[in-house]
Amino acid sequence: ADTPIKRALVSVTDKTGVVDFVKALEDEFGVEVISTGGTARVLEEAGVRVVPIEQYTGFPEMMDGRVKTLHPKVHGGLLARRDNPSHMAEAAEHGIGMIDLVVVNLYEFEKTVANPEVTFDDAIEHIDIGGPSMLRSAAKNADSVTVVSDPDDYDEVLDTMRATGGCTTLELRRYLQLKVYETTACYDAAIANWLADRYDEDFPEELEDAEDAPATPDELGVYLEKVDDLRYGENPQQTAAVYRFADDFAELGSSEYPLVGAEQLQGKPLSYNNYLDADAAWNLVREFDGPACVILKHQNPCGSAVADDVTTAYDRAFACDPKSAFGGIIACNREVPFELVEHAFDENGQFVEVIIAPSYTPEAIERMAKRPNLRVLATGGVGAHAEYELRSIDGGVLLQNVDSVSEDPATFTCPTERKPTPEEMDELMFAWRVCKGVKSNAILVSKGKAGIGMGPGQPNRVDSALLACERADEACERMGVEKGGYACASDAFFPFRDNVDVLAEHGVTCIIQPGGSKRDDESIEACNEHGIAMVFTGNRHFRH
Ligand code: 93A
Repeated sequence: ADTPIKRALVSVTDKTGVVDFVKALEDEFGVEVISTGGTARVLEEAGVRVVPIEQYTGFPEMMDGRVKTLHPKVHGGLLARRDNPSHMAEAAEHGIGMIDLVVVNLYEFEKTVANPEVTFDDAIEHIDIGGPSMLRSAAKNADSVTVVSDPDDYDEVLDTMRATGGCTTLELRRYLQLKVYETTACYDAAIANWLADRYDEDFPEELEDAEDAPATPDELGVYLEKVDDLRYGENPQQTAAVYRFADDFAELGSSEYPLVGAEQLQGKPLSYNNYLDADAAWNLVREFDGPACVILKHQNPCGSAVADDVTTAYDRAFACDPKSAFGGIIACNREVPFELVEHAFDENGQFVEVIIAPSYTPEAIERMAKRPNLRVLATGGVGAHAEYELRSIDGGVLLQNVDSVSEDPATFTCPTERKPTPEEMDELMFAWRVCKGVKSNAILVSKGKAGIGMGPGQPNRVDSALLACERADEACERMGVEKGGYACASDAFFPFRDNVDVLAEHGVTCIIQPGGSKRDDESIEACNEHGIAMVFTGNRHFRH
């Protein structure tokens, strides 16, 4: 088990103590020392004779030193089992001499990458390949080969050799063997950690997104989970499905009590258009603190009201435009009681596609069961809007914060001679909220906290204003109340005074709008002529 040391290969980056060690090996034990470039130079300068590695292998150091010791004459000399006759025969056949001692410490990778200025290429060049290979070859063959990977062990090796007449003990070789694999394991771990940090730093988005990007509807599953296939899309010739945001992505577009996820208590499955309209209705009705009801058709609130109780709010929302309410969606921000359902079914004979509310009383549920096709959604609560909304466009997606009317009336200005009365201000705030739920260009005329006149989606504002006023006048006629005395909200500023003139003609007495037009002066002047009080909010509420 004691193995004599006759030939050593010395290749060290940390040259500490190497001269004395090698001198002792040669002088005391006559060891032949092979060495690599820099190590050989240091030794020769100290007067120690060495065999240069290129002379030993018959190959030059090449490729900037990347290939110095990676040669069968080295690895064969380390790995050959001395007690295996065929190993020894093969070695002899190929002129491979045995190497009994390897003294190697590695390129200082960790020290190199500890410098924040290090370049990627420089760090890569400091990954030692030949050194760990020799260490591992020698350590694998520790029965015969002694491997020193740490200058701290030089003395112990010499002491053992002195005690044994130039040999090492198995016990020492096993200690050195373990040390090698600990060393190379740490070394590779340092390289792996450095690479991982670097790739995380420079490429995280690309790496993750490339894998996660939903390229096909199936892969939407990364962000979204399919809830249901729909019978068809906006039209029967379109296929469609509804998805919900996966939990990790819920913040992209889910509120506390989202439409998708609401419990459907009864009725046919929701259609694509049901979802779209229920969403618009649900998002609008939760703008209101007090009991409110919105009746929505084709994305626009054709009825809207607030009242002391939700049934009254429903009655008054329905009265805004009974014709349009047919086939609409009812959204309430309070528990729906029996009376509301009874009014809808019996008094108004309203055909309702969907009703959405936080909850329903048991009596209301019983009454609705008699219309089994009615889709009834219970959200469980009202809560704030989602933070974001997304819309798909050709080749991409638009994302924005959800628009909600959060303006503080204290920040509003009133540029007109007449200021709104407190009652008018109250009415204006109601109109302003409903207007936000109307498609642009949006004009909303209200009276008694009911949105009796809606002018949605016209490409010029004055047409929207005309529509809104005509609907409001019709509503008053139908309800047998006096026309006029209206409040009006406009989702964006008036570009010309013609809007004010139209509104004044139909009996609008107060207006709320963002302001900010170059011709605000003309609109203010028109208001002053008509005795209208106008409030500027500073924020517009487009809904395209
Ligand atoms: O570039 S290497 O991976 N290729 C090799 O073949 C090789 N052989 C030894 N690095 C190699 N070494 C390393 O060179 C040793 O591990 C040692 O750290 C260093 C010693 O080089 P020099 O003797 O030229 O100072």
